[in-house]
Amino acid sequence: MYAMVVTTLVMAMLASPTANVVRRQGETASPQVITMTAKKYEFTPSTITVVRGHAVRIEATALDKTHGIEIKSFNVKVKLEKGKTTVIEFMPDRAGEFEIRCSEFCGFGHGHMKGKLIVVEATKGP
Ligand SMILES: [Cu+2]
Repeated sequence: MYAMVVTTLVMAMLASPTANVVRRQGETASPQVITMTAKKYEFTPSTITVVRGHAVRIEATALDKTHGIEIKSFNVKVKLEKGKTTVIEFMPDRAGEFEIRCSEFCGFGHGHMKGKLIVVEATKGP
């Protein structure tokens, strides 16, 4: 059993193309992926929490009509076409609480269609 695990691990290591990977300092290999949906008049989840300095990828889908995601603090403004999944990537380089709002007029409740992005500092190990 142990040998099998080791073999799988070695094979996985051999298969990964490490030569082309360029990482900026403090950046992790894989982004923090958040799946989000938008519909009149809410984002689900409405609050997302991420770690500062680690890339974020939001995979967002508008369910009922066209909406948008705007996070002014991180220069994010993306239209979400109904039924399509849109990938939004950004680097949260500041900790704090930031507003997420709908950037496409979607009806009478549009002005209240908001969410919250919480960026926390990475917890330090012991
Ligand atoms: Cu809207």
